[in-house]
Amino acid sequence: MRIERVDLHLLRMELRSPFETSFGRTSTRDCILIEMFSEGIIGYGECVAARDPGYSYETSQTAWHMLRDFLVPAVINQELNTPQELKERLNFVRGHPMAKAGLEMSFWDLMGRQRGISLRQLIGGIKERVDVGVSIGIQHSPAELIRVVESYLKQGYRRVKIKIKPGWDIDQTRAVRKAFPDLRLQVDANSAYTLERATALLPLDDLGLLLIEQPLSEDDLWDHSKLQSQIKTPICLDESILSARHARQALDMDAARIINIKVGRVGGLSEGIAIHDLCLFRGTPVWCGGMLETGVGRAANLALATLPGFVLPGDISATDRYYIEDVTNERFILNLDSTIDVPDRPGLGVTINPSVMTKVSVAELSL
Ligand code: OSB
Ligand code: MG
Repeated sequence: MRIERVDLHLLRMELRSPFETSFGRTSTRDCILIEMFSEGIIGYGECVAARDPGYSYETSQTAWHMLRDFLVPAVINQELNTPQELKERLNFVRGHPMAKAGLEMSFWDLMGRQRGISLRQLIGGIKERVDVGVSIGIQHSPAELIRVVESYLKQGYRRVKIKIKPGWDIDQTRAVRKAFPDLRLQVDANSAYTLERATALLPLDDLGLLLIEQPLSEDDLWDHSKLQSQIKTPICLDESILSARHARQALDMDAARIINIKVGRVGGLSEGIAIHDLCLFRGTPVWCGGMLETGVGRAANLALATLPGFVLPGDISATDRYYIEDVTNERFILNLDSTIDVPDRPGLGVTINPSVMTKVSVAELSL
């Protein structure tokens, strides 16, 4: 396929309710929607870099810069036939995985649409619906947290993740555990602790959690392994794992016993699949993380999560948990068994609603 043109759309989407993590609170979500054109077909991709560099150093503006000035020029007018060929063209840019992942996603979608095959089939996924859970941000009080958890349980979610930070950790998690003794519960600190301060987390070890996600810094594999040796609850790494190599090193030093795979964080679906394959081989459970994606990125997450090693529920919630109006026409709905159906039409299997896109678009560029 010759890549004829790439369009970028910077979208600013209003969340239904603000989302607060240890690194900040957001009520609107930036992302870049990428359209890749070839032979009369358009492939869509989503770059999940946010407005602020809280989760990682990338922002929607750094990603825009990388895409406009380096990544798109490296693929435009090129004859590319596999995601691997595209990836090789992008290799000269160090870092910036979210920018690369968005572009790679648009290529996967294009390829699937051209061949008439869904992304799930392209990557060899084995499920038609995937287990999902919900990620709940920091609230004003434990009572409010319990109300929010309860409202999601009523909607049918059977696995809950709560965000923690110093000062919002043990008491809050304990309160949720007390209110819901059998709930599949996990916590996510988004790097808010140091090994020294992580002693504050030790009481979590008795609450029957599925996992503790990313307690320490992104670049802190070694201290994660020290912390893991002190607790029986599995540590799950998110921010720390940027590649299959990182994943191997983390497993080798027992810095994590579970890995959260996010397409954006690891530089694309191909790398996400490579991490999955490694973990499957080593018997390490993985699950699909989320970045408050629009329907485009969520379709990719659903396809990825159909691979056999995704044995824990993903942070892939229904459309109505995120945005009032999404840019895709398709809405993802929670089934009664806490699953979401995986699209089966070609590529990502979603279509764009042009009027919503115009409404939420704050910048456009055709390359
Ligand atoms: O750490 O998993 C995270 C959202 C934005 C940035 C980081 C994270 C999250 C979530 C939300 O937890 C998951 C979702 O998309 O539902
Ligand atoms: Mg996380």
